[in-house]
Amino acid sequence: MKIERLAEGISLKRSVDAGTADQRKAVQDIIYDVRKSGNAALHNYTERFDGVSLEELLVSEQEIEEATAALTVEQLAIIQEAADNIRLFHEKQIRNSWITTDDTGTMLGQKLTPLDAVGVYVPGGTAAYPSSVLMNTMPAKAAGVERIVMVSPPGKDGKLTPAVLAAAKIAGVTEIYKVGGAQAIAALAYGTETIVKVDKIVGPGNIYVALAKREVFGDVAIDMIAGPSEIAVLADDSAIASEVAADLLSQAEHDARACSVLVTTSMELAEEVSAEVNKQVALLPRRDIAAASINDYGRIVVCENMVEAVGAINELAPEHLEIVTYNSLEVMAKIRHAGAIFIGRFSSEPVGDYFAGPNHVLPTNGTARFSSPLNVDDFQKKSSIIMYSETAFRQNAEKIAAFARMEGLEAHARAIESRGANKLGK
Ligand code: HSO
Ligand code: ZN
Repeated sequence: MKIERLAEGISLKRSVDAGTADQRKAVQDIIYDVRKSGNAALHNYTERFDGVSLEELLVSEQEIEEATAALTVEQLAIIQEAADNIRLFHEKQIRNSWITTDDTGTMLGQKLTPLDAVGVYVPGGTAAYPSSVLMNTMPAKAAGVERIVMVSPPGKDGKLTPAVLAAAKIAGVTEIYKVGGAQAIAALAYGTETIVKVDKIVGPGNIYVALAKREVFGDVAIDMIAGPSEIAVLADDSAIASEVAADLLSQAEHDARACSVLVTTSMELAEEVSAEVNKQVALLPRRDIAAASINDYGRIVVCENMVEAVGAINELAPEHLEIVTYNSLEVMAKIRHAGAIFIGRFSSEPVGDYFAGPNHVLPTNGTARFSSPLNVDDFQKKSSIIMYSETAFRQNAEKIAAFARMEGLEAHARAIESRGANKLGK
């Protein structure tokens, strides 16, 4: 891994795939087709892109049972325990409706309501992660969403990955369809004869899925559009090089475009981690992906001191940040921008990917400057509550009518004045 000294500030090469004009056109055509032809279009695209002709897109109870039976008792117990941790963490985020009253008897407040229906996209192939099924579904469940529709492209055998189906069942997904790509996003956004449209679509996908989500945004809500995984490790000479290297590689194996960075105050650690990464990467099953990621996007940045190092991290606003330093809690207090902060050597990043409870759907590509992890708020919306008392109304009616006239909106003013003194009590 390359080692460099912090120069003026820090900027990372990050990979943002905005898609080509051709890809955008292809996605628009698919969406148009699904809106026009519904299920027939879904079946056609599934044949064309997934190479399988399906009688039925809806996953049956029997298929779910078979999938569950394909996992060991231990595997199911691990998914269940992770789901329980994720549920507990997200239940702590639930907010309640609230009202305030004042001495005129006016009531103001916010009424919180879960979304009616949410769609969860799960990619196919090797990126079909049961952990992501949990992470996208459980906050919606905790928020009180009743209908959760999962979609995922079938394999050539016409099936979904057993662990994904088992996780969907454990998480409480209510409907599952074997359909993927832009066609699945279109079906969720606009509905077909059998798939009733949802209010929000979440979950990662390939470039076609990302473009389709952008395309339907506005007609439905979407989550953030996640880029490749990122990890920054902030470490001093208290860190153990082999552990830091292993953690950097944990995200590098996700994607050749994943971004792993060590920011450190110790040149010695930098050199050891560099050697360790080179040693460990060669031993990984996914070494081709991990090596490409480290090569193109991996960096080790050496800083003069912790203040400089913290500054560099805040500039990066990484998706995941590990802090492995002497005073890690003090350092954490100085971090302003990071999606998830892992503190101390026993908080290796995969602890959060799978198990601890906080969400692993996190802002990438520097968007941690203004975005948060996926959470319960993403699945609840608020209505404002206004109940003016007669006293408050009489006290303020003139001012409100005058404000309306400042804007030249006479009907607004007259609406207020229509409740004249003679109408008291009516
Ligand atoms: N680190 C990934 C999530 C994930 N890791 C799923 C393993 N499975 C994105 O933050
Ligand atoms: Zn991961």
